[in-house]
Amino acid sequence: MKITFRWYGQGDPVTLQKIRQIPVVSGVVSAVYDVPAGAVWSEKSIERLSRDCAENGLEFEVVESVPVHEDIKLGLPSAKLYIDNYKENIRRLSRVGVKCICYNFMPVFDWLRSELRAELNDGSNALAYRHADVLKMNPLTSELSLPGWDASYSKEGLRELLQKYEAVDEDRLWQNLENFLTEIIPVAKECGVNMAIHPDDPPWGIFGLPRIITDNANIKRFLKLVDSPENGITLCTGSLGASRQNNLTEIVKTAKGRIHFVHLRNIRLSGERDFAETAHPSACGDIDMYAVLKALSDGGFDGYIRPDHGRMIWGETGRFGYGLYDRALGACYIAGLIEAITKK
Ligand code: DNO
Repeated sequence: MKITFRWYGQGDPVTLQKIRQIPVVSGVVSAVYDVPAGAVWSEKSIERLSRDCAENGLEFEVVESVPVHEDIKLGLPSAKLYIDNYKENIRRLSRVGVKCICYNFMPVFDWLRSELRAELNDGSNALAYRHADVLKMNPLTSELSLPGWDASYSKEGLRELLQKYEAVDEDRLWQNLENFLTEIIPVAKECGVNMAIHPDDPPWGIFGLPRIITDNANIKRFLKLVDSPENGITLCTGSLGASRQNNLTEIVKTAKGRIHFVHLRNIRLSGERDFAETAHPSACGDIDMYAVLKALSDGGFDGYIRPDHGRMIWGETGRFGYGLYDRALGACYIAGLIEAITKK
């Protein structure tokens, strides 16, 4: 297992010089951010990323994310062009040694929270989700500020996009996902790249949009769409764990051999669909991190892991969920668990 750390590129206040000082981290998870979703990434930008990491003694083997253009998720005729671009990105990334690509298939919105600075008992701040608050949000009228939100949409653009999705129910979305995978997985195979879909966060439909990568049964279905080892998942404990119905160790067993990337983080559940993100250790939330890692190890998992969102602690400010301190604590905790579980 390799412990990695997400880095948002040159503009990230959490620099590579800082990341390399987290003793257990061997590599960086990053992406090219200077192009819109759906475009081909320039070789120059890809090489620069890879070089920046290498110069700091860090591997660059995981990309998160290569975004999937909405036209692909909508199944529009223009999807073909964007799928071709996607294939080209897989090829280009493989040439600098990338071995795993994380992506998601959530319509319009990526991860969603209702609060960005919820105060925890110890005075730290974390991201939180309250379903009742989300039900009150209207993406078209409220001034949304979402962490996983592509801020480049105009109100009009968003309205049009949401209208297009009126024709896409869960079945259509499954079909469009299958079409996408049927095209890209053979290319990934050729390139020696594993594709790792990220589960929907939270794992239920929002704003009337369908979400399908949500639970054990759907992950089973997903893996069969294209039954090949390169068609795998990112096991995100915080995303899947937000649903009380999900049993993470069962999902680990379902996806045995097909988990290529793991996002480890903890959450504290409150209502049926309410939760706050917490520090990584099991004792701080409702996820048994030991049990998840043990199940992964028992299943022969040998892929990439990263600490996921951290709280803001010790006065740090910065990108929500992606500060340095709490994620670094998480990385060391994960390394401790791995050592205890795997040491002969
Ligand atoms: C949030 C992340 C997600 C993830 C994408 C993958 O912190 O886990 O934004 O990168 O869903 O495409």
